[in-house]
Amino acid sequence: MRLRVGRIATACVLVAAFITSIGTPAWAQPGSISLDPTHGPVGATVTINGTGLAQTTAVSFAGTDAAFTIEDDEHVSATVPPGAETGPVQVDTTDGSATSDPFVVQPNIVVILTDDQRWDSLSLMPTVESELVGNGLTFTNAFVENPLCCPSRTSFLTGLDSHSTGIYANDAPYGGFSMFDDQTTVATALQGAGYETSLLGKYLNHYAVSAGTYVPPGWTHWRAFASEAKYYDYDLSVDGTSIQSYGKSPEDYSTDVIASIADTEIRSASPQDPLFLWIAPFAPHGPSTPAPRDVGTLDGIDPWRPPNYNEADVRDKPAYMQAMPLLSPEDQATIDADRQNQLESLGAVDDLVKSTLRALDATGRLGDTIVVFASDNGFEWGEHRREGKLVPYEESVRIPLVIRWDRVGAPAANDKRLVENIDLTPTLERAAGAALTPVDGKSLLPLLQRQRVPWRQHMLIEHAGGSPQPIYCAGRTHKDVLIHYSTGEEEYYRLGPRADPYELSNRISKPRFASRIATLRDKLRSMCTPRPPEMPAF
Ligand SMILES: [Ca+2]
Ligand SMILES: [Ca+2]
Repeated sequence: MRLRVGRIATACVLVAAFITSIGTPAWAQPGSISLDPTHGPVGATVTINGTGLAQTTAVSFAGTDAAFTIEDDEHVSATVPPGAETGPVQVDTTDGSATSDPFVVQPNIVVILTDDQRWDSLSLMPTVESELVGNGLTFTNAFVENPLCCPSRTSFLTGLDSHSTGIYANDAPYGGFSMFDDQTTVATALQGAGYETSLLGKYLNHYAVSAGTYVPPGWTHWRAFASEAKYYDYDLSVDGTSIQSYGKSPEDYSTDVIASIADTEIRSASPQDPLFLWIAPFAPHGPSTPAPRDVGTLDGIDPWRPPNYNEADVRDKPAYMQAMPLLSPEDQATIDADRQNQLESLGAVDDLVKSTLRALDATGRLGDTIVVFASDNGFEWGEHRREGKLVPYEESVRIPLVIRWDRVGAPAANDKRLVENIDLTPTLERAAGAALTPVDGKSLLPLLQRQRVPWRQHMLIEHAGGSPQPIYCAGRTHKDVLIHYSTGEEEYYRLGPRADPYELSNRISKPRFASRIATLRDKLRSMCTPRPPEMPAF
């Protein structure tokens, strides 16, 4: 059969060549075709330029049929069809067909980045559970390279470790908005690839010093907290040109305001350009304040008492941890209340996810949108006698990370590989067909495509600045972690589920682990390069 078709095709070519040769083209084969634009999202209109297009019978994008309109013999306009993949566009006419160079189908991208949300708190977010976890890939071992707002957010935005951004903390001299070199980020890369980009909510700590008059490169739309990020009584920068102030009324609740702006932007955006939304609500950061409708929804929740809660014996730990007193009953009541407020404040974030997905669906975008849900760092609810983040312990460095991308289309799954915030930028740049910026992270695309690929076995965590924890670098694997502080103190935990997942027993001095620790220390030395400022060689 193939042979016969080939013969017929050959015969047609010969006939066409004969007709052309005698100079009476009763019909015309389509000539070579080019596309304008050469990239865009599902739903975008593409002009196909060529000759002999008046008798077009079909247009397809990498094999997926597209709706089209014949403009004239040299122009056909076509709509990028749902389900289209990157690849050549083919035009069939009554007289032949022509194929273009590849058209890059650019997914819309929505990143929802919460503030201080623990990795294990998604089950209280029904929309995140059903729509994102239920349709996406959940990374069960996701971490931040530095467990604090500003360094983590700069790493999310650049794909770079703290030792590459120079942002180790929220405040000078170790970090903050003013110290961040914002010239090359995922936003500049995606905008350069044709994306309409928006940042809504929290940018970086101390952005308020700009009074909202500054918009970093790469952002088409900008609605960042221009004063301190808050739930009520805050200002939003409107594209750096004016300030919108919000008050104390229920309708001023910042998570809802951000959700509403996102909804408007998605619904009013041109279908011609792919969207990139960076939605960064303040929730569940302290002072955690639920939306009025969510206050008290978790009354009676069981108190949080994991095995390392209020760790009784901290003689195995470094001096700064030994100096932490046991939590008093009052401390415990405060943390319990803070936890309930944090979790209740996630109710409005879940509503934000719902309204955002609804807007994407209503505008025909959801089928080809990468939706990322993550937090900038974790939080301790009394583990090791602490409330907060900053330290290299599990509750502080783990984050929730879920990515849904329906075009990739595999069923919901969990992925146990060690992934980090620095992996997001290279993932999004590749998915968008954008120019690649220099990064320390690895693209998660092969993981989203469920490919078996070599993956990292060691991961760096680093931090400098603030108190009481000294500057540190930590190297974590699937089964253990070595933490090295600028004081020279070290911790080594066996993290396996049947070992010490709660980091209760520092084994740094156990002879039977000496060889393993030496190996990890060598690896850590190479990963922790350059060392954080003021960290002595080790
Ligand atoms: Ca944070
Ligand atoms: Ca202990």
